Order: sequence, then C-alpha cells, then structure tokens
Amino acid sequence: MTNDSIPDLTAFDDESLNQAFAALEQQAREAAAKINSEEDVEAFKLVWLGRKQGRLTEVSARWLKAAPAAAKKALGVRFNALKAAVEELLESAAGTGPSDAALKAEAIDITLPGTRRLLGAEHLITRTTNEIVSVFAALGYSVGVGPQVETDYYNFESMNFPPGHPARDTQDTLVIASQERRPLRDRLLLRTHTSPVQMRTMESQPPPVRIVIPGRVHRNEADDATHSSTFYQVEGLCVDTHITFSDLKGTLDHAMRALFGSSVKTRFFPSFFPFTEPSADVQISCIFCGGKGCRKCKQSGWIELLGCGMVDPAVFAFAAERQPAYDPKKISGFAFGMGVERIAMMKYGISEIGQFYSGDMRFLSQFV
Ligand code: FA5
Repeated sequence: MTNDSIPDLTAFDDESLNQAFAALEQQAREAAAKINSEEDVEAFKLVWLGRKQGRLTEVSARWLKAAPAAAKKALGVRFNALKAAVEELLESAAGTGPSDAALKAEAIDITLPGTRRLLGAEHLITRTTNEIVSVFAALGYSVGVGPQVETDYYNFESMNFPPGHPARDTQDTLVIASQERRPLRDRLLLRTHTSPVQMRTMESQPPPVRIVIPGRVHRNEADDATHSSTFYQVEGLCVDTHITFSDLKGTLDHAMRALFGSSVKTRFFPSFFPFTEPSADVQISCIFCGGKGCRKCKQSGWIELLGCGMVDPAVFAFAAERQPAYDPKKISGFAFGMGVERIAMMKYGISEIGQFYSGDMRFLSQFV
C-alpha cells in the first residue's frame, strides 16, 4: 500500500468537492478490500490515518488550508465524513483477524495429553528419620542437631577416644586437609558418628537431658550392600539421677516395637564403645523370617541394628569441665546410636544401601 500524494484542489464548488472526496473514499475502499493480515491493517492505518504523513493529514493540510474562507465549511463537513468512513473501514478490517494459514501455524491440539508435573515426596531416609524421631518425641525427648564438620575433640577425645587409641581405627576418618599446625584437638574432620552432639548438648545444658539427634556421618569405608561411606544416624542421650540399664533396655525395646511392630523381640549383646560402659549391640528378631533363620539374617534369626550403653563416667568428666552438674557420682545416663539406612532397609525390604543415593526415580517412586 503506497501513500500516493493528494492532488491539488482547484475548484471549490459543491460538485467539484463531491467528486474529489468521492475519489478519495473510493481509494480507501479499494485499499481496505485488499487487507488480509494484521500487518495489512497496520499499514492501512498508517497510510490513511497516520498523524504526520497520513493521507487525511495531507488532505487537511493541502485542501482545508488552501480553501477560500467561503468554502471552508463545505470542505470541513466532507472531510469529517471521509474520516468517519476511513475509520469504519479500519474497524471492520481489524475484525478480519489473521489469515487461515496464520491460524493453522499457531494451532494447538487440545486433545493431546498435557505435561504432567511430578509431585515431590519425602525421601525414604527422611521419612525413616522422622519415624524414629517421633517415637522418641512421644516419650518426651527433644530433638537436636550438630555440625557435620567436627573437631577431633568432640568426635573423638571428649568421647573418650584418647589420641592414638586403637578404637579410633574402628571409624576410619575423612579429615580436612592442611591443619597439621593446629593442636590435634582443634583439627577438623567429617564426623564419623552423631555421638559428638552428646557432648555439645551436655555442655550447653545441665541435666536432666532427653534428646535425639539425627544427622549425616562420613567414614572412609568401601561401599557394599550394607555399608556406605556416607550414611545417617540417630543418636539418643538420656541423663538424670538413677538412670539404669533397665531404663535403656525398656526404652529401646519399646522403640523397636514401635518401629517394627509389637511382635518384634530385642536382645542386647555385649559390645565395646569407648564412651559407654557397659556397652551393647542391639539385635532384633528377623522381621523377614520371624526368628526362624533365613538368608537376610544369615540363618541366625537376629539382625543387628544399633549400638548403645551406659554413659562412661569419663565422658561425664569432660562435660563437667563446662557444666559441673554432670558429676558422675550424682547422675547417670544411657546413650544409643542407630543407622537410619539399616532401619529403612529392614522396614521397606531394601537389599542394597546404594539405592538410597542413586536418585533413580524407578526406585524412589515405589515409596511415594
Ligand atoms: C557408632 O557409631 C556409635 N556412635 C553408636 C553409639 C552411640 C554406641 C551411643 C553407644 C552409644 P557404630 O559404628 O556401630 O556405632 O554405628 C552405629 C550404627 O550405624 C550401626 O549399628 C549401623 O546401623 C550404622 N552403620 C555403621 N556403619 C555404617 C555404614 N558404613 N553404612 C551404613 N550404616 C552404618
């Protein structure tokens, strides 16, 4: 569409004016008839109604201004009628909308299935941690946390693993590099168990204490079906006057029944941890064979799940450096530490610990 210039107007009688305006209106109609797309509508608008160079602006500039005073009124009336006609043409052309081809290119098939958004869900480790924690919360335990990057003092020394003690070898440790110049007790490492949070808790509050502490731990271990170099534990600590081994047994027996069902049995096997005396490993009757013996329990009928014991007086002595109320002559307590993955594997029948960390949706979505 081009903007052909407007001819000069030489005669201003009614007849000449009618002819001149009719010719323009005819041109506008022809141009509007050719409109076929939104771009055409825009071009029409610009050519005819554009404020600076539009044809109507030009008509107004050339014809109205040049007209003798006597003809101005007649010209103005015709000009307004032409403008109204052009605007009407524009309005009905704008309603024409895009062409069929343009519509087809943009079309969507509403019968196709939509994009399904997957709902998030708790990871099995989180779910199991929460189940364990809520069993103890119902017994009045509070919940605590501690740092994963820990000092040698909290992870080992205050837990009664003196420097060079052979028990340190049972938790092969990942240490943070370049700390040789620091005193051993301040050197940083990735905590090998959640037990250091026992000491952090006792240092921050006097007895009585009843607390569970879930968290991630790290060891320099080769991965196999039941061992991982990073895994989760839930620590437990109970300190008060007159706490005995019977309290420990009763508490863990109740917790195992709450987690695995009321028919499960527990038994306590002598063990060793530097920070508990006496110490025990807790076994539960195999939930797969009911204690008869199967492949899962290596035909023994029992499966080991956690370590526990009465808090060693040497540990209370470390705590008493900051909180004198931890006087081993006046108070006593028990502690336990369980592996979350091992419990989840038992509860949900999982045979490979690595599946928890694989991020494989086929595995994870079974437990949504
Ligand atoms: C400890 O870590 C002690 N801190 C537990 C404790 C706390 C004893 C308080 C007494 C008082 P142990 O190394 O046995 O103990 O680990 C405890 C549990 O963590 C094990 O019973 C097991 O369930 C789990 N566990 C240990 N090593 C691994 C591993 N490599 N992968 C997965 N789970 C593990």
